[in-house]
Amino acid sequence: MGECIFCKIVNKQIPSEIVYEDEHVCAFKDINPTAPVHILVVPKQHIESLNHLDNSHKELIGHIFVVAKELSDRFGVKEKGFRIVVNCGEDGGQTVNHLHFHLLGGRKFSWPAG
Ligand code: IU
Repeated sequence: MGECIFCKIVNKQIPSEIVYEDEHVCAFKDINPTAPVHILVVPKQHIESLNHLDNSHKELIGHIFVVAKELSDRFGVKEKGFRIVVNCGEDGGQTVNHLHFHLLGGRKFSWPAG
């Protein structure tokens, strides 16, 4: 956890473009955006992945979705639509082992995921 890059962003040990934060959640612009709007919403608490959630996290996860929806409005993609993605584990494409929700918008996305 001491080496976790997202913990370092949350703790402002390394710079990032933080667009929202409160007691439990931090949101910052993805360093390598794949859409005009690409924001990562993360819990401040170090949770490795969706696989590490339990019932104690229910309120936190609900809060993250509400924050993401509010950010979609602030960044102008709420009306046309957006996508929230959580990659989990190797097959899911997770590369950073600190739970994060991608808020993606500003272009049309295809389905199914590649
Ligand atoms: P993934 O779901 O674990 O694949 O997503 C990790 C994301 O974190 C990916 O989009 C990276 O561009 C992003 N990211 C970042 O924004 N800042 C960083 O310092 C690092 C990764 I490392």
